[in-house]
Amino acid sequence: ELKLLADVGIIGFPSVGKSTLISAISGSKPKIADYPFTTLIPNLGVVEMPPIPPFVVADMPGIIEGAAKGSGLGIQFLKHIERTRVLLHMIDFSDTSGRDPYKDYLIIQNELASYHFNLSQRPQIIVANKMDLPGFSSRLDAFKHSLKDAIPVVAISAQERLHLKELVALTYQTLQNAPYFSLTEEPVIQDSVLYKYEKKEPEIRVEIISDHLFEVSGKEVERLYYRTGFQSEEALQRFFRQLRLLGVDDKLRSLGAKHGDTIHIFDSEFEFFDK
Ligand SMILES: Nc1nc2c(ncn2[C@@H]2O[C@H](COP(=O)(O)OP(=O)(O)OP(=O)(O)O)[C@@H](O)[C@H]2O)c(=O)[nH]1
Ligand SMILES: [Mg+2]
Repeated sequence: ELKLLADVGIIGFPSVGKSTLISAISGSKPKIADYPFTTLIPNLGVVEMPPIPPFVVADMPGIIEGAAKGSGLGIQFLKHIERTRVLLHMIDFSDTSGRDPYKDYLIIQNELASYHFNLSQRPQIIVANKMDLPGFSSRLDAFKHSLKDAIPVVAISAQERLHLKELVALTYQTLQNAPYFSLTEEPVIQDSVLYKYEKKEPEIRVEIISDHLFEVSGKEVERLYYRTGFQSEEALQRFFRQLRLLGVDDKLRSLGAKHGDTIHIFDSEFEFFDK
């Protein structure tokens, strides 16, 4: 069974700019600050940069050395990371960080590898952040020279919004080829927050048609629906997950929908599975 938190996870040491990135590429508005461990639980956001189809990203709490053994926020975040398909591994390349980007890279890879799902094997993109600050290019050159793994490196400034479109395009492309995976355990994660764009016209409408019959419609749902294709169980699960993230399940429940009720979504009929 597929229990994904998000398509893409943004990971890295504290204060590298993960929350700044998610706020720049999605409607998510998490807290941003120059002290470590500002982010304590994953923030989810939907990246919408047409013509690239939307996908869901999770901004993770910072990782430090020894995390797989419980240091810092410990294995909490690793539990979240295992439920994403592509990792954006973010590194601070500015002089002001006082850190060595390549050493930081190896430490995080080592933490990912120590965790039981061997997360270091997940498709990854290295995001070299803070290109607006001094020291960036020489550090980037040195990093690329040291890097032995075949992982793409994208230089950006999350704060100044430089090269974000390129990063989003490459992320989407990587996602297309990233495998789904099943997990042996199914942690129920309640501690994440979804932020959405606020738009004037209703993007999602959930209505009660009659006893045990409900209808879900609206622009956003229509877009997801026609994009899904429904050719595989994976596509279907993804569609339902996106609806859930958009709050459709909660809305159905609040309108009184019960397990076994019928849900109309455009020209399809689904059964509400809620146990
Ligand atoms: N100059 C510059 N500063 C940045 C950039 N991206 C982030 N910052 C700053 O770096 C600091 C940390 O940013 P956050 O986005 O909170 O970092 P984080 O990785 O989410 O940190 P944790 O949640 O603690 O793991 C903030 O002061 C940001 O304003 C950038 O591209 N350039
Ligand atoms: Mg953060």
